[in-house]
Amino acid sequence: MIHESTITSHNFMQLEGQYGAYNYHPLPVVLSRGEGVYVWDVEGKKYYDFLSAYSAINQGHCHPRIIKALTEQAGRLTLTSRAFFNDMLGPFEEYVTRYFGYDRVLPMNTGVEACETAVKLCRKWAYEVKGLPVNQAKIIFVAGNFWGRSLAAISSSTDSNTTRNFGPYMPGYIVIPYNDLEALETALKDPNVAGFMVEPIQGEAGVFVPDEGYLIQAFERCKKHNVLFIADEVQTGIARTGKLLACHHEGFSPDILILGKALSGGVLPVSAVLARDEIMLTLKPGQHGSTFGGNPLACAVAMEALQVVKDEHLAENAEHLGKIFRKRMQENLVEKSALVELVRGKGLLNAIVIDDDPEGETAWDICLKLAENGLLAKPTHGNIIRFAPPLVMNEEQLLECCQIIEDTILAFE
Ligand code: IF1
Repeated sequence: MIHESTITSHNFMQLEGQYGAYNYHPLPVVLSRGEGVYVWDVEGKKYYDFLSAYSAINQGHCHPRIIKALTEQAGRLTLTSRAFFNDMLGPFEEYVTRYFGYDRVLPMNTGVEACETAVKLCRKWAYEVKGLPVNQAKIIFVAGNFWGRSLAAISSSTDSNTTRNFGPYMPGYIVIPYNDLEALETALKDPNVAGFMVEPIQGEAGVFVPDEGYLIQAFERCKKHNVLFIADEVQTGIARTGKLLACHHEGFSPDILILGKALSGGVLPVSAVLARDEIMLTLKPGQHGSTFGGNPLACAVAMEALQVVKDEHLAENAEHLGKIFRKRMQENLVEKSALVELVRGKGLLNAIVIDDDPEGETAWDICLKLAENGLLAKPTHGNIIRFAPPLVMNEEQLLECCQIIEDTILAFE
């Protein structure tokens, strides 16, 4: 919709203020167009997008090949429900299982639906393959996890703002510290444990990268106890951390793989759970599903979105540019600014921690100034600013963004 020039950003913010729920606190920027690494606001101001819709826009805004796949399919067949077969789901299932190296895929829509699917699948496998006593299966999560806003998801959360006054909570959960193998080993002694679900890098918590070897050793210890290792790669997957999957940095693939966000290039909600036959075939007709899960439009978009990742070498690009980014932040901010405590991340999933900023005011003020200077980013948990541009960014653009970030933060001294 082309807005008349008279309607301003302020008008759009007012509309949301008057008619919308207050479940978000957005930066005061009203976007109306996106292309590649750029977005434009209603007044036509151009920004670098350094959030990528929380890693859903890895392929860049409105990638022409993905939009072409969308529009061609949209004019042919969008949704059949799973009451019937269609000519897109089978090809998608073959493509995506070969792409990631799994026997089977169960398509859903949002990340939280895929995560809930993984929890249900793990429990089903635990009762019908591992032989746990019915309704006794337990799943281990880690503190600081984030896998969505459903009641099952928040039941594992250690963030009081996420859980307060939404109880009672889902039973059968164990929560241990992140990046702590001894805590995992202790929890695995419980014979009723069915699975261990973890983000390879904790995004929402503030881009926490675990110690080298944590993931593979956790995977090995789960195998020793016949417990499924479930990787929530909704945010870290699809090349974001410099490999196709973050687990690939440690040379393994999880028993259950959860994908979302950039699986569709941010064009429409597409998520998926992948697993071997022994796990996936425990689900029988009528035991799980979704109206839109695996719809023809989603299949067309997701196949093209994944092909773009390969054709444009986005994982390699993320690896290369991520190293440049962290080096620049370390040398020009961490070592030069009292405000910036550290930079951390992998590939193009990075964050800086702002020092002595208990209320997060400074981080917010920095993001407001970054927006003024043409770069969009947002704080998480108060004093952490996440930097995650589209993976299609080139080196020249990245260096320009580093300059904007450095100049903006150094001006805060
Ligand atoms: C919002 C956070 C990020 C996720 C992981 C599952 C999901 C997410 C690792 C659920 C979703 C989104 C939710 C979105 C903002 C964003 C987010 F800040 F909320 F936590 F990325 F860090 N697993 N993360 O990160 O996927 O159901 O949302 O499709 O506004 O709530 P979803």
